[in-house]
Amino acid sequence: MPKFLHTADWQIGRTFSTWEPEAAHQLTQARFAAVQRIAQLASEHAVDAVLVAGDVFDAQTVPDKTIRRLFQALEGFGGLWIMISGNHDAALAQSVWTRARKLECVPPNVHLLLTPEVACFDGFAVLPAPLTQRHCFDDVTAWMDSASTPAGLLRIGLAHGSVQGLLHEGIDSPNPIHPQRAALAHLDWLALGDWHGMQLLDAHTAYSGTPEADRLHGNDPGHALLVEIAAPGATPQVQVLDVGQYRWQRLQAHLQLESDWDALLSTLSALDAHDVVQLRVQGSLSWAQQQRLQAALDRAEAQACALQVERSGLRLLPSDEELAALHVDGYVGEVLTQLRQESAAHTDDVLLQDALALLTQTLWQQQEGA
Ligand SMILES: [Mn+2]
Repeated sequence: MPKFLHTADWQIGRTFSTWEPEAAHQLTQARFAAVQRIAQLASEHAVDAVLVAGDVFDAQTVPDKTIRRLFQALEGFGGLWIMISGNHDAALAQSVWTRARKLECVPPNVHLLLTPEVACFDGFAVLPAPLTQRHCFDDVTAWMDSASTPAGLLRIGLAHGSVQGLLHEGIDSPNPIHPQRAALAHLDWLALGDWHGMQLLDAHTAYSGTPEADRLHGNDPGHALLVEIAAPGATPQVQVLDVGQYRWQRLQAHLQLESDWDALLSTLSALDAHDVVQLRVQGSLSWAQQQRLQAALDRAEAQACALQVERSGLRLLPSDEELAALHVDGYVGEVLTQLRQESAAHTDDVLLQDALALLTQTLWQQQEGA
């Protein structure tokens, strides 16, 4: 039975400049590793072809070395690789693809389908809809409806863009695709790219999503699809394969009760080298609690691939004991006591909280310096 591995949005050469350099480097490298795992899976499952639905490269300007490395990463599968261009690597007159050909680094088993023409292989025909500009405003899959293919061959569509009316937010580009394209063009499978989460749209149409997460969208990235089709017109059998290694998570913690602390500390202690985390932490903390939090964050930062902490919702609210330990009297002591009382009474008054934090910290520093 013909079998395909459907993948897309490798975004090779992507840089992660909003993350610290060490993590950014690992995340860039992880995208090659994902391609190597796809090659391994393709071999294990002995597929007829790997279908790559665009955005192989993240940018036209990736270095030559990156182009060479991508094609070297395919070595683990000696069968067919069938690729189209997406919006990030559109098949312009001068593109990352023309450079790849000039570098002579595209292996003979890799088919770059950069024009919308039927390509026939053993048992199946591919109808490619490569993007030739970053933004196309017409549906470049429309030609598939009237494209004829030899009888007896499966019809496999390959496209990159947004299926109209189905995806609402965060889609990468305009590039519209008719929601009934598979039915209209009698496609056995329409392999889509652009949406980075895996999404099965109907029995014959899916986004595989990116094989390695690259954003905090939480839309189920990290997979490839194994698609088996018994014969033209048969319903495909689809299996979701796990590929990605990194878990991108957006976490929130509001520290009020001891149970909030327990939850956060256990989440942090469970992080490992595959976690990429953005944590938003809020609450009014005593000096001792702030130290406790910082110690836990320092440990977690070393465990995780990357940990970014958003602290603008944190307030320092020294305890009575901590204030007493400052031993301030006179006018400053009175101000401190008053600020402490007012802050406790008006916990949402940011100005009061900041004033108390500033005064306390200054006094602390003076004491430590003394
Ligand atoms: Mn795209």
